[in-house]
Amino acid sequence: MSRMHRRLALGLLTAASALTLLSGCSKQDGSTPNSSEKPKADGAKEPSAPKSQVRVGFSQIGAESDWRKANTESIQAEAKKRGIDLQFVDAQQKQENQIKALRSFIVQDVDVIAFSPVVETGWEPVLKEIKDAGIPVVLTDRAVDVSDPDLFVTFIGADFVEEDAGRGSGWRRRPGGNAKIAELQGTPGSAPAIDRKKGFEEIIAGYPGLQIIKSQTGEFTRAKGREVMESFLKSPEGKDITALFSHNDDMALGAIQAIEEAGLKPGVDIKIVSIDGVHAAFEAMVAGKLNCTVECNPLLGPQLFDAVEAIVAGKPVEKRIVTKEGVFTQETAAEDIKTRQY
Ligand code: GZL
Repeated sequence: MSRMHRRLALGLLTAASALTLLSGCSKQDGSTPNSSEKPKADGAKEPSAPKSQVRVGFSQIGAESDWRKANTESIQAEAKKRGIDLQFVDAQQKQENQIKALRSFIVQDVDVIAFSPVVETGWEPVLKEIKDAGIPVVLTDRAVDVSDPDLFVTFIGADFVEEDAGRGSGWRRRPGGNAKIAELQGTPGSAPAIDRKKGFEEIIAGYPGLQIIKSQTGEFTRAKGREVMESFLKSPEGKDITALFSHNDDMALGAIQAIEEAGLKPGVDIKIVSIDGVHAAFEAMVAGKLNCTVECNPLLGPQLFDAVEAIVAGKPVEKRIVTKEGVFTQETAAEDIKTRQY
């Protein structure tokens, strides 16, 4: 592919991926923000009298990526800063461990339960038990697929609708390009993996020159990303791959290792676009090995505990709380890296 075509493909891929990521970081739950809406009282506890200490149970997915570690640090640091009694449980990426933790929070009778659901489905029974116990629920980072939106008070995550419209007008003006794309998917069944795959396919459907020729889960981890990229490169189609779209930076960083081990130049021979915006991704862009990362802000601690304190005080909380993200490319990475918070 000529240099010009590569640049076009990259530009298109970056834009396409940027739009894809929009649905990537968190799944729109379809509800509309309604600040006047008071959390559903049925089943929820009456606002407890001001306590010396608010008690929150938090079930975290695991520690699979730099993004997740930054997310955990933000939540734990903010709880400490506000004097909140945080019961924090790491589920090692297993839904059954999350459900066990949620049930333990009911027994402990905490004031609020919060969690980042590892996958979208399978939560109705335990969320009904929590509602019957009168404990409000806050979702962070990832959404759940439930029939009753009253099973949780609010969902805190990225909202890309506006940004999507903005970027959408941006890349539609670009001429078409060509790329044979390898895709590293996130955790099967998780909201970000579902949304990122769906969104990316919808976007590149408008560009016949952009084709996904290999796609497999790398489970959001660096090790698996490297292993799967190595298998892609060893496959018959491996020699045709000109671009990689990775559902998160950790898998992209693993893939960069595999690309180098295959004697190719990541970011040059194979253009790479990923998601999250972790510090190591900026380092890779400065080194010319990654071409673009679309931020998915993990620093949700302050928004989470603002919501918790409002719930406990009986104040209204919006059904959707938005986090803000940006798109970062190699061209400005050396400057951007100086102000990264994670
Ligand atoms: C973002 C978050 C994803 C990150 C991954 O929605 O759920 O999980 O993109 C993390 O790095 O493992």
